Amino acid sequence: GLNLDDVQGGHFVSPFSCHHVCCIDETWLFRTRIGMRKVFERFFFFGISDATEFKARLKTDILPLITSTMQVIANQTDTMLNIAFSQTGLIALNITGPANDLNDTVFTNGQVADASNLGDPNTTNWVPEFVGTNIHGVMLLASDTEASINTTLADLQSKLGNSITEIYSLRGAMRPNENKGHEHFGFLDGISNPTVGGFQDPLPGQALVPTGEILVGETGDNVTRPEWAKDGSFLVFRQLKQLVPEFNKFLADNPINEPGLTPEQGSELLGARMIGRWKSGAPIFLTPKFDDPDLGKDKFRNNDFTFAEPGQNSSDPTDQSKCPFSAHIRKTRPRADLSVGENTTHHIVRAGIPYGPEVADDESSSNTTEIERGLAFVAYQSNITAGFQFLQHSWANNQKFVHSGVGFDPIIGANAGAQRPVNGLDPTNTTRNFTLTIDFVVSRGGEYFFSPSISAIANTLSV
Ligand code: N7H
Repeated sequence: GLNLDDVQGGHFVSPFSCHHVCCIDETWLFRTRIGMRKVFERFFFFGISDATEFKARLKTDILPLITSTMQVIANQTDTMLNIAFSQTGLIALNITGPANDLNDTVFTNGQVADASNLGDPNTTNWVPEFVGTNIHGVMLLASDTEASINTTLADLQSKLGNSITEIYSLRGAMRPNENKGHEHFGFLDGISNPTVGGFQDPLPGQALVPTGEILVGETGDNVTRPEWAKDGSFLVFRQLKQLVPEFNKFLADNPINEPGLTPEQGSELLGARMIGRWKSGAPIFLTPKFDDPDLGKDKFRNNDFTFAEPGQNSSDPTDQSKCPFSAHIRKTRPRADLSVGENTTHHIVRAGIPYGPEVADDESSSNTTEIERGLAFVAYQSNITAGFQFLQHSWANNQKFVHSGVGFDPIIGANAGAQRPVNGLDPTNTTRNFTLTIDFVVSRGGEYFFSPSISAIANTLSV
């Protein structure tokens, strides 16, 4: 079986992980245990300047601090640390040659080479440090206090000395108070993630996927990999800016005009139909007209639907009154819309966190974003082409998915900056087309990384 002491903790998801050890309350944190989910997270992107020295420090100073899945389950670590490397980072560590080829072309070429394919060719929008292949690695630090992150990072930096250079860093934080666990548009996040075989039973509606869909070299990963890569995972990082006041204005300007709804409720409904869930997390497929906060927070019910119902399904698409085919959660996980159902290889484990401040008053009154905020998007999978890249390119950006006439995913669908047709959002007239002239989510770029097993760090990457 899988050695949970050897797998880095960041990509672990389990609904019941705290069942035995630490499930003392039912707060947002324990709804599902997603990797290193804490209140604060720092993404520290670095270049390796002195490989020999870095390897020594990796072994003596970083390795003992790396948080394993077992430690995540026990939730006993104040500051959790994971580390991942880009292709150029592996080259800097002299992990080269055919025997060390991870066999993921997208990873090999780096994310900036994939920009056009992602519908995101305008890299002048990108954080400049992500344009190019200078980033060799990323350290992810998570804690419930920012002071602990700062202390740990400062300590690591002093030990690493001149063996690395800081290239860029991003500070993620849960939103305050009642918005804890919600992303910046206001929607509860972290509800639906697959669970991998071999851990626990899935929650109702949760995808149970072969371990090899998330972890390299396990059953379900059919690509030839170097031995040391086993139980690692590819980490996709994207800094996704969200235009929150602009999104809110779009909702306010276009309320769904349904009998019995106030204009405000009509705007809420439009937003919910763009996502496929209400702000509380309640799926619109189960509660199509009004939010149901009790359903939203009930982890046994809030993911328990398939889209399979007469008239609502892609094989019988007469009616999208319960959920548009274009809704973000339906585009990115079509469930029974595909005849193969969950039996696809296109699952990712999402472990992102919001970044940037709350919307300021002058931003809401001017309907204009002035300070950057968004989602520090993190996705784990054993195959980027089948995972993140496929969801973005072949589903969200594909107007013909799940069948022709659906249009873009209104949240993350990208059309190289051009306007985006979206259908099905208005339940009173599902042939009504919305042409979105703004990207509410703007890519600021990112990088593709490999998050190795702890033994790979000890026995291969640090020697
Ligand atoms: Fe998405 N959002 O707030 O609008 N996402 N997402 N995502 N997303 C989900 O079910 C959001 C992004 C997926 O299993 C929820 O946990 C935002 C990318 C997948 O039913 C919400 C951004 C990709 C799911 C959001 C963003 C995905 C999912 C519902 C960017 C992949 C699970 C909460 C700023 C390419 C689907 C939940 C399922 C859910 C939002 C990005 C994929 C609220 C704001 C780039 C697979």
